Amino acid sequence: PESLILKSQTGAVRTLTFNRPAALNSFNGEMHALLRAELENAAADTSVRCVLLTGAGRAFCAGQDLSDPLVSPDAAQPPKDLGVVIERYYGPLVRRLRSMPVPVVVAVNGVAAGAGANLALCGDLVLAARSASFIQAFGKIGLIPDSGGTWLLPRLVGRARALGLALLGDKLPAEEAERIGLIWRCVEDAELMAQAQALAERLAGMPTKALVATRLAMDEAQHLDLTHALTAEAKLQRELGLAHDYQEGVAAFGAKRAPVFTDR
Ligand code: T3D
Repeated sequence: PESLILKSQTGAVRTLTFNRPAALNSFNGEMHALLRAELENAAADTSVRCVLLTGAGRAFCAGQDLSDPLVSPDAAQPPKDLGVVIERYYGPLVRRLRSMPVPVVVAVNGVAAGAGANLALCGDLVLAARSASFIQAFGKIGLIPDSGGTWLLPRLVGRARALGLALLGDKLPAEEAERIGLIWRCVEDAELMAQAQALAERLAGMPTKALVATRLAMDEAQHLDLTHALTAEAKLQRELGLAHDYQEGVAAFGAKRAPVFTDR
């Protein structure tokens, strides 16, 4: 049978595709394990300079598979410990995505619900097809937004919209998601994958270390005052200034030629 995570590579862009379309790419233990392994693999492979994440079929990802015995309540058994599920599966996945040593582009091809929505929002640049949507489905089943939702949502769209999305759990169309700043861009369905690939290739040709340091600095600055953010910027700029890609970037600029970045 086909793997639950498809892997392909074009140039320096590694594409990983959720491949459980009959269950709207909802997560079971096997899909978790495969995705984690493929992200580790991409992180360790120096031929990879950008990861592109998408879904097969009509959905991006419907979150946790609610029929999985790991989480599905069963009157004949003791209650399931969802804390363990979050700590073992979703937390590590979110941390892995947010600390990838290369930029992460997400192409949301269809509905992204529950953990599927928040994993999509972990991307550095999130594109969504016009027919795609985002649903903070957790509240409807008596849970809170996990997979970083409580951290990500207020930072992306502010408290008022974050709570509106999380408490109501309504379907947010891609166009609206772009309008309120939840994602980078909404694009026509037919153009999603070409545009995502082009964006990923563009990022893959850029100074990877600087891109990743930018993500890191912005995430860290969220809990710093300006003075400490400036100190953190100086530390990162010091490191980047010693790296090859800075020399190359400035040399290429001076020579009016295209730069060739190699640091990772
Ligand atoms: O509790 C814990 O597990 C802790 C961890 C939590 C993390 C989470 O992600 S919690 C949130 C879990 N996800 C959801 O609550 C979303 C559930 N799904 C939906 O609300 C809807 O399916 C969608 C809005 C995503 C799509 O709706 P629609 O009408 O386009 O499709 P559908 O008919 O509802 O679904 C198609 C099939 O996929 C259907 O199966 P069937 O009837 O054809 O055999 C449906 O049951 C299945 N499916 C969709 N989502 C899930 C799922 N099966 C298992 N788990 C799912 N999450």
